[in-house]
Amino acid sequence: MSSTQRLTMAQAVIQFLKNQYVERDGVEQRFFAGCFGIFGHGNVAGIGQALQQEPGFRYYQSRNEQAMVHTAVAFAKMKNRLQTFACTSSIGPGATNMVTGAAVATINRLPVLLLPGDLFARRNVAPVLQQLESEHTQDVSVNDCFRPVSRYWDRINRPEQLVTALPEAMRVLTSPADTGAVTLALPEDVQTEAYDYPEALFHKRVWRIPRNRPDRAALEEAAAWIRESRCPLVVAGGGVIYSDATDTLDRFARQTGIPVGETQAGKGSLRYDHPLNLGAVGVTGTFAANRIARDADLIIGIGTRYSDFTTASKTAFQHPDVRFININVAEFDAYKHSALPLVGDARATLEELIDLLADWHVDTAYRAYSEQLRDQWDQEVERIYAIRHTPLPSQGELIGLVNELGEADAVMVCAAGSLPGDLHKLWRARHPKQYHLEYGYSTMGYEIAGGLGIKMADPDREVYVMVGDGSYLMLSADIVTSIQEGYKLTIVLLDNHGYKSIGGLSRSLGQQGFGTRYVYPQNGALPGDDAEDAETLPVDLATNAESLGAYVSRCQTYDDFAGALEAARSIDRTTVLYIQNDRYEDVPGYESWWDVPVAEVSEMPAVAEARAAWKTMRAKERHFLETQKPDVLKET
Ligand SMILES: Cc1ncc(C[n+]2csc(CCOP(=O)(O)OP(=O)(O)O)c2C)c(N)n1
Ligand SMILES: [Mg+2]
Repeated sequence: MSSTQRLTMAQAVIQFLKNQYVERDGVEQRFFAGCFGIFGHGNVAGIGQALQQEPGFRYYQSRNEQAMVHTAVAFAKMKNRLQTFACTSSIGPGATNMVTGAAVATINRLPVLLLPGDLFARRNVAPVLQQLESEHTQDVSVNDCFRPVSRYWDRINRPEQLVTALPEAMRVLTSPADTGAVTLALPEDVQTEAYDYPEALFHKRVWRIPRNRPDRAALEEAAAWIRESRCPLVVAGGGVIYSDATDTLDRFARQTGIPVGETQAGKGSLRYDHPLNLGAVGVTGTFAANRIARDADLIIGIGTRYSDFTTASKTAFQHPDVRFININVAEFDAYKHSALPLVGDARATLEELIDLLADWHVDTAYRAYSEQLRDQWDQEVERIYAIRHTPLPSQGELIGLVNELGEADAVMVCAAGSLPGDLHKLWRARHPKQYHLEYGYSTMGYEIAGGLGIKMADPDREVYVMVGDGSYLMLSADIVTSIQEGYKLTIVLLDNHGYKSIGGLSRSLGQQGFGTRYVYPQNGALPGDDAEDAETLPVDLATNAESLGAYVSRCQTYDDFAGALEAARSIDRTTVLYIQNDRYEDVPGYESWWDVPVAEVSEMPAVAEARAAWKTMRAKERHFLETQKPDVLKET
């Protein structure tokens, strides 16, 4: 008989996780860096006891379950998905606090293992504290909310179910195409029950991360399409970076002369000063990338999901016969826009294309035009960096300072508000991990928690967290964790007393910024931007940060801020650089559009006007169904 080990279900989970490894390109490493958690009755005696008994599997505290998932997700992103954390919560609110984090992970295709506590499997003491009962079934709990936001979901009602569940969890977490949140709901009683587990479950297991190659005939067809094209464009998504394909993309671009536009997740695929890097593409894109995209006859999407920000709500690509070649590990994404799908790893696929196109490049005039646009864009960035807006500085010039005074190998992290659009356009990325934007779910509150995950993944790099006052108020408590664990963050807190981003959007829709300012009510209602005498709230976020243990610099001017950035380098704990910025001085959009539908009928003339403008742009949205299918697919 094979040998067994008698452990509680929770102890078995931790023993298993400790022994999981991944290997890619011959480099092997542990897959789990440890476990974040907040304890309650739903996990303290189960997973909590198991973690206490196993100090080799490090436990980290957090202040908020949502934040700890953000930390894990940002860590996994920084590690190109080759390592992550497990996150344990109690039942009820602790568990559902993680649902947003799960969605962040799954949307961004980043691995994280969630271990929410669950109701008693034996049921006799129900309803337990925090149990949401159903009169129609006893086979449901709030943890069922994780189903649509998880790539794998399971409830472990008997200890032995782990034996089949855990390997499935690992298969999904380590799959480049399938990865995202994996949720194993662990009933409070079952976590503590012992079982004779097969020893082999706890043996070291190495999961190889494959570099799958696409179908050969499809590759040859793709090479033919590229040769036929006159003005092709690469759209580089996050997959380029996760696949570690940035050098290969550099070679591909230089050899073929095909220019590159970058998505939010793909920014940094090429250095900002690469002659063929047109920068950001789409709604928050540069005029360089957006002009080339508009006229391109072939789009080569690499590792992109084609979100509406990338496609400018399907208006970015206006060439009547535009076709798509999509290189993606996920078949789902590879087939988007009726593309010629190259289902495979970005690096492996680009290597093959480089060989197939060895003797080909774009017309020299097209290459020169791309390079010229890129240079013009660089001057536009210079212009915005050089604005000296008064009395309050503009966001663009402050971004310029962080970019230029921050260390070249630092990482900048952001997620929501007006910053992501400005950063996408203006940030000059000098290495593939420098630009960390969570823009799949664009979750307010990701910034500080995410910054912590980045710092944990690479403690030698400075981490600049760019965060608005709205996001800060939503979720900043993990400043405390950064201090507890000694991971220094430099947090740039940009206060404009409300939602600059949604305020601007609201005004563009004829709604005067309604509900987007942090001001007192007037005449029983919250005033919009039309009320010039609105009184701001007596909130002091700098003091708030100080009270959490951060070192705080209160800056008023551009020069203050420059000085504080320099000084922050020598401070050894989390530092907050607080500065107010102008709510109305925007970085403009550059020849792009985002579909936010406007009310069809309203009593407000400005809304009716906005509706008319919206209708004109809406008419430019395309289906991309007309794209000719490659011969290889017609035959099968
Ligand atoms: C959790 C969450 N709630 C709501 C939104 C919608 N939203 C996007 S940006 C934004 C305002 C962000 O305010 P702030 O952080 O101050 O940045 P600013 O817009 O002022 O630059 C809101 C409410 C969101 N992205 N995430
Ligand atoms: Mg704000």
